[in-house]
Amino acid sequence: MANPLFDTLFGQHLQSDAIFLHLLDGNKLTYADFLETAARYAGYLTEAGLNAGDRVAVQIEKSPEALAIYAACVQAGLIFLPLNTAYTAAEVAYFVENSGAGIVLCDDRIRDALAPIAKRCEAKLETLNADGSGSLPQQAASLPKTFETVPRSEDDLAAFLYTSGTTGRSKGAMLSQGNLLSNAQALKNEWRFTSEDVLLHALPIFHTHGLFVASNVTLLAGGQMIFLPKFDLDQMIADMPRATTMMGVPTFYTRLLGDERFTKDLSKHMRLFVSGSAPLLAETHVQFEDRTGHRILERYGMTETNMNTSNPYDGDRRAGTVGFPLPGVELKITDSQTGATLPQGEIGEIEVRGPNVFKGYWQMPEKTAEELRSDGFFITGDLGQIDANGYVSIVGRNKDLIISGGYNIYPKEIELLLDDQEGVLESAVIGVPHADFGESVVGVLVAMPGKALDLEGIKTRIGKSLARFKQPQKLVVLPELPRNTMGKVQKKVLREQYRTVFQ
Ligand code: MCA
Ligand code: AMP
Repeated sequence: MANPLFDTLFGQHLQSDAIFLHLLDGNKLTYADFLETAARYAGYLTEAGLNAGDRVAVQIEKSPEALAIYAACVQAGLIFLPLNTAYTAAEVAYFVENSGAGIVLCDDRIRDALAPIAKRCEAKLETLNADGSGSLPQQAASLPKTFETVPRSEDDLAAFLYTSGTTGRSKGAMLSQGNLLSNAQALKNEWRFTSEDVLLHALPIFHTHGLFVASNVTLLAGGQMIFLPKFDLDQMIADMPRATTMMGVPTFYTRLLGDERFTKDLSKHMRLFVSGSAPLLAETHVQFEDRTGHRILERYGMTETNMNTSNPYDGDRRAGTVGFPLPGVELKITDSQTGATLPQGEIGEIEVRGPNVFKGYWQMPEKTAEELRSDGFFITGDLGQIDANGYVSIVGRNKDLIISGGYNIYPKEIELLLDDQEGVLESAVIGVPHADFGESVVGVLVAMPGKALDLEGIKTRIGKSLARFKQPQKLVVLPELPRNTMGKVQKKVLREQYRTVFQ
């Protein structure tokens, strides 16, 4: 195949008048219309001088055009690098610089903030707004509505998704065409997606869940998406009668359950509800079944691996578990110290291998070697257990990570900023239970001797360089941090101490 990812996901629909996207304003977009836009964008990116393998950094609001940029990159053999729209210019600067992006696409609203970054990195800067306007569509409008697909192989890279780490420095996970394609195929089959499906899509499209899991599976099946700009409870309830399936993070489910308009009747026609990106409380699973009669299908994945496991479509979807490894994916539980496989039933590190596992971190061979073994197993940093029937459960994390409303927050990144603030001796950032977001961020500070801390000032200053969702919702001051005999900060003690601050 000339370009396996493009040909399989998009190429099959080039002439199709079938509906692909339902938009908020009531308009509908056919596959053919969507792919004509993508072809024009691919033409533009190529004429702008980008060659196969070049990176396209994108920080734009969710829209059909934003999704068309992804299709355009695949068609032109470019590497798609989507960025959370909540990132500040300081955060974006790192991604553009680290990836060596050839072009940065943003909304007109943030153009001025990103212009100096693009200039410094010698990247072009163009705009694309959620309403379809902007400098890129303007220039692409006169280009042909077809584009000669650039040949690629399954081993060629299709996307970089940045994910943080325990050092606080983000790493670009390199995902190949084969990684994305194999996962889309496995999920489409496992979850029985067909051209009859209409997916209620309210996730952002700059992460694996909304972009690859939701969109790739729909594209492969030739289905439709009700493509909402974001999660809005009223809109979800209004649109559910037209949908057959929904994918969401646990917050979507708790918010739906919190609304009495979400009834058995509203959801009785639905074929499938999928949850992932963060732990779904067993209690939510049970409440959902009591309310609707549906059992949520929970699955488990990572940016580096796409999806690894899924509860069964047919068969028992067990609350508190993430089901079985997907076809082609090997999963084992190992001893964190020795790497040896543990006997069935024991708790240890989850390691996975398969066609879904990424190619490594961009220009970080040491980091790659720390997490991706030479035999192909990826060390996830999640702690898990496999029961006698083969169901995998995630019981904890071997990495210092907070997941808030499905977004990952690495405490180290915030601690580095807090430690730099005037009067701060040291800090510890922890995640504590939060009814809406699952977990939320608390910053624990220790002042230098004799100093008083200006907490409001600290909040404002770190807010300038840190996306809103990462900012501590609460800052507290302690005389000292609890440490074990080795001198290591005992975050477990802090998490216990502040467990109820948001309840
Ligand atoms: C928004 N805010 C948040 C979050 N989202 N704070 C903490 N955590 C969040 N997740 C803040 C905003 O900055 C704002 O703050 C206030 O909350 C309200 O903002 P708004 O935009 O109205 O929030 P929302 O629309 O209610 O968003 C909540 C949400 C959204 C619907 C849960 O965060 C969301 O769509 N999350 C999905 C994330 C996702 O797709 N993850 C998948 C990653 P203020 O008012 O103070 O300014 S992929 C992945 O993890 C792997 C691979 C996997 O397995 O899928
Ligand atoms: P990310 O780095 O955004 O890809 O987040 C991946 C992490 O999200 C995993 O390593 C898990 O810790 C977590 N995760 C994803 N799905 C689930 C799930 N169903 N249950 C618990 N944790 C999950």
